[in-house]
Amino acid sequence: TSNPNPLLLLCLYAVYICISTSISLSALVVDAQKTLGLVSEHKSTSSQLKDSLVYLWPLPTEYTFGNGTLSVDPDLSLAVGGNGGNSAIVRDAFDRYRAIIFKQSSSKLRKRMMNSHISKVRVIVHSDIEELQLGTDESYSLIVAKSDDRSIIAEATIEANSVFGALRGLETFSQLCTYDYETKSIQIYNAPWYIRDRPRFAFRGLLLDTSRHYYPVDVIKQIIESMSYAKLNVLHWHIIDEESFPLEIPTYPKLWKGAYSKWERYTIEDADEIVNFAKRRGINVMAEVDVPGHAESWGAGYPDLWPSASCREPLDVAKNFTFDLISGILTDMRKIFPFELFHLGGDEVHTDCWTSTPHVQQWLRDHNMTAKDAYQYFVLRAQQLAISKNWTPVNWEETFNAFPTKLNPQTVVHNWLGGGVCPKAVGQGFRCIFSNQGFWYLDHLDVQWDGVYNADPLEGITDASEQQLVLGGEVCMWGEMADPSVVQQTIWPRAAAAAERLWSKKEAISTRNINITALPRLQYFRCLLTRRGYSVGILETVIFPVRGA
Ligand code: CP6
Repeated sequence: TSNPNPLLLLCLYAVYICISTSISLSALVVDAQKTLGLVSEHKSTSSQLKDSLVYLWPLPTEYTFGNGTLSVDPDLSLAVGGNGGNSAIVRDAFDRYRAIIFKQSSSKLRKRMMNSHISKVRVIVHSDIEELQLGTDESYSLIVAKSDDRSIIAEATIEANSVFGALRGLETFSQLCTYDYETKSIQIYNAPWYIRDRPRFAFRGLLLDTSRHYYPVDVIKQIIESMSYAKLNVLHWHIIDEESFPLEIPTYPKLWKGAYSKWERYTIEDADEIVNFAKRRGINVMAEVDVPGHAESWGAGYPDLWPSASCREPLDVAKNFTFDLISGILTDMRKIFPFELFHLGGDEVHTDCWTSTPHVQQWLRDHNMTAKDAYQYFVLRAQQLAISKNWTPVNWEETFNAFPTKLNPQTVVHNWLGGGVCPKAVGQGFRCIFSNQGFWYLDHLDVQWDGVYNADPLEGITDASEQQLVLGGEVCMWGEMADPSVVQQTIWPRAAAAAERLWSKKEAISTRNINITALPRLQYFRCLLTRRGYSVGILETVIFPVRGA
C-alpha cells in the first residue's frame, strides 16, 4: 500500500484512543479479544499503532488502557492489605521490582512532582496461605489510575487471592514502567490501566539439565529469576543423567562419586536454597530422577547397579539393591522437594544389557519376563516408591507408549517425541505435559521463535474434559550443547514465546499476523531482559505467509 498521510494516521489514532478509553470508562475491563478484534478491522496502520501501546509479555487476559501519562516516584513505597498482604514474599518481591524499575540511570532520576504521579503500590492479598503447588491461584488484578480526575495523586493497586498472584501483578506493573530520557524519570504511558489476568495453564515449565554440564547455583538462580519475568512457574530440574551425578544423597554418599569433580556438585543445602529461591518467585521445582535408562553415572559409586562392568545401562533390574537405593534417594529428596510432582524419567530405555548379561538373563527366565516386561516392572516399581512418599509420578511418554493400561492412573505423561501423545494420553484419562521436540526443544537451534509460538498444547484435543487434563507444557534446555556461557541466550527469547502460549488466552494470541500481534512485544521483552542483565538471542521477523495467516 502507499504511504499513509500522517494527518490521517493521527486521526485514526485519536479515534482509536477515544474508542478504547470509552470502553475503559464504561466497562473498566473489557476482553482483550475484543480489543484485538478492533485491531483486525483496520489491518496495517492502526493495528500497528495500537500494538505499539501494549508492551506486555505475556499478554494479560483482559486489559484496557487510556491516553494519560503518569510518573513513578523514585521513593515508591509499598502499602499492603488483606490476610496475606504482610507476607515477606510480597515485601521482598516489591524491593526487587523497585530496584529493577529504577535501575536505569537511577542516580540521575529526577523527582517529578508537578504532573500526576504514583508514590504507592497497594498490594491486597486475600489469603495468607503460602503453599505453592500445581494449580495455586496466580490470578491478579492491577489498576494504575488517578484517585480521582482532578487529583495529581495516582496509585497502582494489585489485588490477588495468593501471594503468588501478587508476584505476577508486580511483574506486570514493572513492565508498564519505562524510563524516559527527556525527563529523566520513570513513566507509565497510556494510563489508566485496568488489567485482570490469570494463566491459561497451571504448568508452565522450563527443563534445565545439570548432568551434561554443571551450572553453579548462582546461574540456576539467575535462570529462575528470568523465568519469573515471563511468568513461567515450574523449573524441571533434570539433575542427574548418565554423564554425571552432581546431587548429594546423604543415605548413599558414594553416589556423589559420579559428579564431574568435587566442586561440580550440589549439596543438600544448595538444592534447598534453589527450591526456596524459586518459591519466593512463585516457581515450583520439579526434580527428576531418570530411571532405569540414563543412569550410568550412578555406578561410579555403586558398581553393583550396573548389569556388569562392561554393560552399564539400564540399572540392574535383577537386584533388590537397585530399588533400595532408589527408595533411599527419593526419601532424601522428599525432604527438599515439596512440589507434588516428581519426574521418574523412563525414556530411551535400551534393554540390550539386560538380555545379554547372564545373571539378568537368568532373572528374566525365573520371572518369566521379556525385556519389555522388565522395563514395565521397573517403571511401575519406581512409581510405587514415589507414590509411597506422597508424590505424583511424571514419566516420559515412552512408558505410556509401551504399556498405557498398566501405568498408575495418577501418572502425568510427559510428551517429547513428535507424534503428539497428549491427545492419546488424555483420551485414556491421563494428565499430560506438552514438550514436542519439533517445537519446544531449545537445543534445536533451527526452531525459531514463531515455531515455538505457534505450537499449542491442546492441538488435536477438542473435548473440553480432555483439554482439562493437559496441565500445560514445558520448553526443554537439554545440556549436551549448552553451558553457563551460552545458556541464557539459548533459552531466551524463544522460551518467552512458549511462556505467552502457556499464559495467555488462545484467542487473544492467534497465530495470524504474529509479526504484528506478537513480534513487537517480544522484541520489547527481549530488550527488557537485556536491561535486567541477561544475554538474549536474536529474533527474526517471520516471513509471511505463516500458518493460518
Ligand atoms: N536426555 C534424556 C536427553 C534427551 C531425552 N532424555 C533428548 C533426546 C533427544 C533430543 C534431545 C534430548 N538428552 N534423559 C529425551 C527425553 Cl533431540
